[in-house]
Order: sequence, then structure tokens, then C-alpha cells
Amino acid sequence: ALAALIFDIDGTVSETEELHRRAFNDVFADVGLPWHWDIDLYRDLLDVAGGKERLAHFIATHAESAPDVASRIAELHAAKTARYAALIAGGAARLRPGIARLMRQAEEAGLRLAIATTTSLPNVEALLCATLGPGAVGRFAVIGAGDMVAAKKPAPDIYQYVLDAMALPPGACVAFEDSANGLVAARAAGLPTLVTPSLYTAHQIGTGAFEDALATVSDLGEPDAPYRHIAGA
Ligand code: XBP
Ligand code: MG
Repeated sequence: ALAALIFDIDGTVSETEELHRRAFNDVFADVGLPWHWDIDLYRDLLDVAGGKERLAHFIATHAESAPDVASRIAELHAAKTARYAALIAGGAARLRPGIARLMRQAEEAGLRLAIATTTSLPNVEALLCATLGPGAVGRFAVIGAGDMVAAKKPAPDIYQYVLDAMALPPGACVAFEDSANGLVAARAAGLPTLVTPSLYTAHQIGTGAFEDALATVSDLGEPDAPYRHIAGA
């Protein structure tokens, strides 16, 4: 029987990637680095999951101009996390359609809620608090985030961590994802997965990236704005 719902955060629970991008760019400007990640570049960079890993990849591939910067990834990323948390606390994020309703209805039906994300724990807590209220973190049986596992999505590790912590088999859960990387991670952990493509993953529709999903839908829908099936996703 179904026992738990496991949610990705970025792109699935909320369209947060524009805020991550803005936080990175604000930090680059603050510390005087001559970089600005525009939407097209950031879409490509999102193939590398994890902010620190993304920064390391960018430095390795683009950053001839800033020789000592590779040693400062942790410092830059900490500043980015602080900037992101401030944006979220300022009310910059909304939940995607249907998320609040589904979480509430799942709890009412006796299901557990969990999170499996690549982003850092403080970012998850800030988002849940700002969108679902101060008690929101306590509604989740497990929050698997960031560096709690060695290998980030598309590796299954974070989903495996969450399943182990709940002592549930994957067949007793459904995962919610927005991206190809996320779907690969969830499926590799054996999870049935529903995909709701987001601003930064819409280009993956029609590439076969979501073939392995239970279904691909526009969003989780609200009574006044029902979701749409995305055929051939
Ligand atoms: C989200 C990510 C994250 C965020 C940045 O992937 O890749 O890296 O962009 O978060 P997913 P941090 O939705 O698949 O979890 O900077 O905190 O790593
Ligand atoms: Mg995501």
C-alpha cells in the first residue's frame, strides 16, 4: 500500500531556480567576479546538480579569468546560500499549483511526507517556512538534502537515504520530480515517479527524458486550474 510521498524541492515544490541563479549572480557581483549567469547558460549548468558542483564545473570550463577562484568554492557557495535564504525569507518564492493541497490531503490520508533534494538543508527549511508556515519542517518525516549523501542526483543516493530513514520499500512511495536528473535518481532507487516539468526543464519534454515516469503532467493542479497531461513527454 502507498505509505509516503517524496518530493524534490527545486523546480517541483517551487520554481526556485531563478532565485538560485539570482543568488549566484549577486554573490559574483559582491565579490567582484566578472561573471553573470544568464538563463540560457544556467539551463546548461543545471545539468550539474548541486550548487558547489555546478560552480566547480563552471570554473573548470569557463573561468580562465579568475585563477585562484577554485579554492574559494565553499566560501562563495556559503555566501550564495545566505543570499538565497534572504530572498526566500523576503517572500520571493511561491509553491507550485497543487503542492499545498496534495501535501495536506496526503497527511489526512495517513501518508508520510518526505523530501529528497540536491539543495542545501537551510534552503529547504527557509522555503518550507516561508511558504507553508513556521511549523512546516515538522510535517516531514525525513528531509534528505545536499551533502547528506556523497553522490548527488542523478545518483539514487538521496532517495535511498530517505527510503532507509523511513524504513520503506520504494514500491510504497511515489516520488515527484521536475527534471531528467531527478527522474533518473528516483527511478534508480526503484521509485514510481510523477514528473511536473518546470521553467528550466520544459526543454526536456519530447526528448524521451521522461519516458520512465508514471506520467508527465503540467503541474499538480488545483480545482480551478486542473493539470494537463503532457502527451509524448
Ligand atoms: C537542484 C539543484 C540545486 C540548486 C542549488 O536540483 O541542482 O543545486 O540549483 O542548490 P534538484 P545548492 O531539484 O534535482 O534537487 O546551491 O544549495 O546546491
Ligand atoms: Mg528539481
